Amino acid sequence: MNDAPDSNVPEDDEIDLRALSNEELVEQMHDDLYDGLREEIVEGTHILLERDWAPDKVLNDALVEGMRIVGIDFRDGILFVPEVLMSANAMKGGMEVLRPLLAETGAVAIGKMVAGTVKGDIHDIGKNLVCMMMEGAGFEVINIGINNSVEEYLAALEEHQPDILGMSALLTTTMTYMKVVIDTLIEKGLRNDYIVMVGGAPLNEEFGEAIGADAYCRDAAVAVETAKRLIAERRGTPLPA
Ligand code: B1M
Repeated sequence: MNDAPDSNVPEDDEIDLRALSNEELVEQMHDDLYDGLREEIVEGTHILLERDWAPDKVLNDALVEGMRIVGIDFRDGILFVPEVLMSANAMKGGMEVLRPLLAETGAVAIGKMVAGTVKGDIHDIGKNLVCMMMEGAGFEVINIGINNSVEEYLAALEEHQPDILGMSALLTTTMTYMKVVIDTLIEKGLRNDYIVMVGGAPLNEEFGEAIGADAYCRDAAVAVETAKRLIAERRGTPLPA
């Protein structure tokens, strides 16, 4: 993807990001994400915000889209784990800038969620994004990180007593672990104490139903809407704005 230099951009390490139009800058950020250039991603994120781009537009158009391109070349064996780790690190740099803006809220928490990636799985970008967007929508979020065993989920549920358990999996080999967690909740008579929401690229609606989750969420925005709806249904209250 990066073989052919962009005709509008000098073939030089010192690209002045501020001199680029919005469209060129977004394209350059896709290239910089691909190349794992964290500083450039942080700078590009700041520039787009200074140009009055909404934080979610920066996130979706510049960062998530760039990561989608990385994913395609990772799948096709053009990029390898060390390179993708650098891309992920660059993406996180941009997300750190956006985090306080996406999470801006003065409201009292409208619900609480414990969220983590399942055992055997270390992917956390999507899960962190979901946590950020949920915080932004007014939820209190306890992010328990990656590689969570059923015991770790249970301990977090007991400690924090959330309304929602959110689980993320990015691998076809780890997504089945979600059922282990849900089955354990059933065995212990705890299943009805929590709303269980699941997500991650290889999942779908059918899988969510098959494992007994309350909802499969395609992306972070859907997660927020679903959480609001399910909490309102459970409490018998009107949907929060
Ligand atoms: Co991984 N990896 N990876 N990887 N990696 C995928 C997932 C893969 C699809 C790449 C590919 O082949 N195209 C493939 C999985 C294939 C499969 O299972 N069918 C894969 C593989 C194979 C692997 C390894 C096995 C590679 C290897 O070692 N040979 C290995 C596994 C390690 C492990 O976990 N044990 C591995 C490692 C890695 C890195 C460490 C290099 C890195 C992770 C870094 C990190 O996360 N800190 C990495 C990355 C970055 C990816 C891709 C390229 C990008 C994932 C991502 O961040 N997407 C990915 C390819 C892809 O998905 N296109 C890939 C952006 C993110 C915003 O989207 O995570 O889908 P996503 O999250 C979305 C929704 O899914 C949803 O909302 C999010 C935001 O909108 N969502 C939820 C997610 N979780 C939710 C939870 C909810 C609700 C919604 O709960 C309420």
